[in-house]
Amino acid sequence: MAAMQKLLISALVAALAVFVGHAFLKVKKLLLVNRELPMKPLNCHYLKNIEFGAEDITILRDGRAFLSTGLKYPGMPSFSDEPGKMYVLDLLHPKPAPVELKIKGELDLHAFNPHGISVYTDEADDSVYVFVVNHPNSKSQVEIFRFVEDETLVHLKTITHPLLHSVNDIVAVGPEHFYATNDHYFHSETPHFLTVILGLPLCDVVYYSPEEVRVAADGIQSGNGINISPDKRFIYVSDILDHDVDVFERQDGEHLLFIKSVAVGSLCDNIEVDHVTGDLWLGCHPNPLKLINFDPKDPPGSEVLRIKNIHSDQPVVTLEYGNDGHELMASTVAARYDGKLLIGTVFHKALSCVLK
Ligand SMILES: [Ca+2]
Ligand SMILES: [Ca+2]
Ligand SMILES: [Ca+2]
Repeated sequence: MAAMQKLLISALVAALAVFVGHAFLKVKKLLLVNRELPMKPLNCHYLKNIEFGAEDITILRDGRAFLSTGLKYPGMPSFSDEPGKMYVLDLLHPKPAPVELKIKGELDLHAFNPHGISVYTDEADDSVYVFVVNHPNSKSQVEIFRFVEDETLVHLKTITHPLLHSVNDIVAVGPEHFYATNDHYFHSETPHFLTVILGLPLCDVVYYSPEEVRVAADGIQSGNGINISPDKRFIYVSDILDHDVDVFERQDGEHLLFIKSVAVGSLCDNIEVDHVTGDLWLGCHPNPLKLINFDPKDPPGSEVLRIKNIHSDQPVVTLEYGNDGHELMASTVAARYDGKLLIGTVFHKALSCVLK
């Protein structure tokens, strides 16, 4: 009996060792720990007033950029006790500087924790709706605002739904209609860690409208940035832990048909789409381990990638900005407008750069 027990225990220990070894290798691969950090400078300056991150940035066709700042997200550094804020920046102004947006209406501003954002312009009357993923007290919900004169957001609606449980980013497709990514399947750390190291693609994209809420696509390891093609036919999702961008075609009934994945070789966060060329601009994390184990003496770097011709047989992925963290830490988003590129981060500053 004792011999049997010993055998069983050694088998268990061996299995555990194999699992730990596998997990260790998998995490190294997931976090690209052996990757050489690419450096590519641009001519940039820091945006005024942005000291605690601008996780997401999006730019309207008329040159106005919206920024969500001050995110507090589990496992990520954050250096402000203040609630998050929204800013607007007019890129057509001779000296563009971010201006804090006033928020009116029934929203608890003390718990405001803005994350992914998206803007929808109603072509019938040119009204601008700003959609914001909000995590008050670690929850996930979507706020819809109307952008009005005098740099003000009027809060219209808070949306909560069981399917919108770990929302990272959204893309608006109507005044109350959007797609959202979930970045976790399980909320508690241990099962989440297991799904990550086993590479289980359990995350989904959810479609929301006042009439219907449904899973529009699944098979994603961790859904992060989401955006739409200029012709509104395709949806792009950054599957951050799978190091790729998944391309979907919108079908009747707002179902998403998987078309293909484009490898990016980095952990890419948010996606912005050039209104004119349709190129995708990605803010990525070249060394996420340094982001999780934050050390100001050895900071996490930043990387901006661009995907050209994504619908062709040979999309081209190019490095547009790369930095070891001494200029910019933990980039999450890159938004291009004319010859300018805005780059935002999880908790650090934001840059405005000149493109050649
Ligand atoms: Ca976004
Ligand atoms: Ca994928
Ligand atoms: Ca994100």
